[in-house]
Amino acid sequence: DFPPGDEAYHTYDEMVAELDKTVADHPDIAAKVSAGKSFEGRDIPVLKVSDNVATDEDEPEVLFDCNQHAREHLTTEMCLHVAQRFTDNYADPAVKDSVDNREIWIIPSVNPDGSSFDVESGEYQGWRKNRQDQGTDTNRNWGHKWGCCGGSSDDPADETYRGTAAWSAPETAAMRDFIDSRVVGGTQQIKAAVDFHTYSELVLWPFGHTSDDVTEGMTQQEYDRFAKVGTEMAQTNGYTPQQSSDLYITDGDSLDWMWGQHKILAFTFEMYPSSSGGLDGFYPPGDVIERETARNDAAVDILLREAGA
Ligand code: 0X9
Ligand code: ZN
Repeated sequence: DFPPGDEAYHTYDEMVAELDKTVADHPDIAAKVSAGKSFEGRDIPVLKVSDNVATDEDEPEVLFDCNQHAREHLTTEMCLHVAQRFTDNYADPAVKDSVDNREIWIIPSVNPDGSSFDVESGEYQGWRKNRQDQGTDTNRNWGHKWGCCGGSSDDPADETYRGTAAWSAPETAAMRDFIDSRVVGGTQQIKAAVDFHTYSELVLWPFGHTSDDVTEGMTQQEYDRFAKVGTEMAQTNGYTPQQSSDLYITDGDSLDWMWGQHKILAFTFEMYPSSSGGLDGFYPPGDVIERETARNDAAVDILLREAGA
């Protein structure tokens, strides 16, 4: 369990229970499906929020995924906050408009083994990776230019170990299969996405594998759209907008694949805090959850708007 003072954070079981309660309370607009299973066999649940939720309507789709990195627990709360906002507030005309005209997919924990391991002793473990062998960094295991560019490690002991092959982590393979499954009639239905991380208060866009703005798979016009939408979102939450490779080079991260493979307008948000002494930044007290998740409401709304553009 989470240590004293942090009980407001959801354990894996509490997260699943919260999704089940959301579906029970709002069966017309919320449904739970599965992306697949983690290495240790935990389910990776996906919440769909939309009107006529049982029907695959022809509406732009948006994906929010959280907790690729085990210790980044605030992100799980971010996904749960999005789920609650678009269900509990359905009577609000602006919320209703979004729910009625989009299909919103929410994945609160991409790495449930890692996050469970991080808290199960009652003391934080500072764990980042999944729990396969010495751990694979899920955010170096996606298949667009995997391992290409010095932005990941081939050492299984390293924090950015990329795995034995692209998609060698069951968690990333599940994400790939889920996102691939949203190609309907040859068209990817998911138009925009945020992969939530902590910390540093940043809005990041592709590519991570190169510091070039314009490159294979990214025109100037496409880059400019990322910068424009990213900057607009950052103005609402006070984060710093930049290309992800401006932070550091990564290869095999989620947004390079989401854009490189599917042309999804994909961002990484690095949430609160802006800086901190090392590991402490991953473990802000439970009483910041409400403020720091609601802080992204306007940015989430911009992304939903852009999914229809
Ligand atoms: O390194 C990562 O996977 C992300 N940062 S974190 O501190 N949450 O681990 C950043 C991924 C975004 N991509 C690049 N910065 N290139
Ligand atoms: Zn992260």
